[in-house]
Amino acid sequence: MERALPEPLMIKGFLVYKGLLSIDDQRALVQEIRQVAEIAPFYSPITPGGRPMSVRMTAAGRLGWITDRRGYRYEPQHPSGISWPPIPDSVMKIWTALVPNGPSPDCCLINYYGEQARMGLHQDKDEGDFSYPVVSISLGDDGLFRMGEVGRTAKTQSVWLSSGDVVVMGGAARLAWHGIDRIRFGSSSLLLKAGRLNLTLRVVRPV
Ligand code: MD6
Ligand code: FE
Repeated sequence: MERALPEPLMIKGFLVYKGLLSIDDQRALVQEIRQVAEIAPFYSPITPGGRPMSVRMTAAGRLGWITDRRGYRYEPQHPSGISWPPIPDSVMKIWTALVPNGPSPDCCLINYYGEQARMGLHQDKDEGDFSYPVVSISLGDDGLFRMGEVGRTAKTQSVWLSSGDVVVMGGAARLAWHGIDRIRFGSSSLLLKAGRLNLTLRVVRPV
């Protein structure tokens, strides 16, 4: 990630940087995420309605996004009670390259998608401040990313996100609806097992 930034695709206000990360960048990220998961293991979150989410989750940074019967929120601790590990350096470098004048992110949410996992259309609106973008990093298998607008029922457009692609959701798109419809399970050999990792960097409370 030391190169000049390429021109992104602009889809409904989302900036999509296809192939931003080299294979070496991707491998280094996976190593660092493995270390995070040794301290803060992936777990299956439960929605406030009592349904298990299909993705498995963990986080790094001062705060992690949590859902359970009590609702959606950010918490300084993993459900086990330990503090989230710090956001790895290789992840922070990607943020700084894309958001050079912003504050540091205080959450890196980490989602793992198995074969049947998906992420329903949602808005990222549990943060205290929407002035800064959310930066999303895809690793492993391809995922079909659906992008909408701030209104729930606006027309959507989809793009396949592959390993090494990075999406920036800022400005008017910051509160746009989006989700992952499906995974092309086994399409990448980056991870030891098939599946997709997605990292999203957020500024929850600027400090
Ligand atoms: C995913 N991404 O790619 C799900 N959120 O697995 C997100 O939910 C997301 O890609 C905010 C900004 C960018 C994203
Ligand atoms: Fe999201």
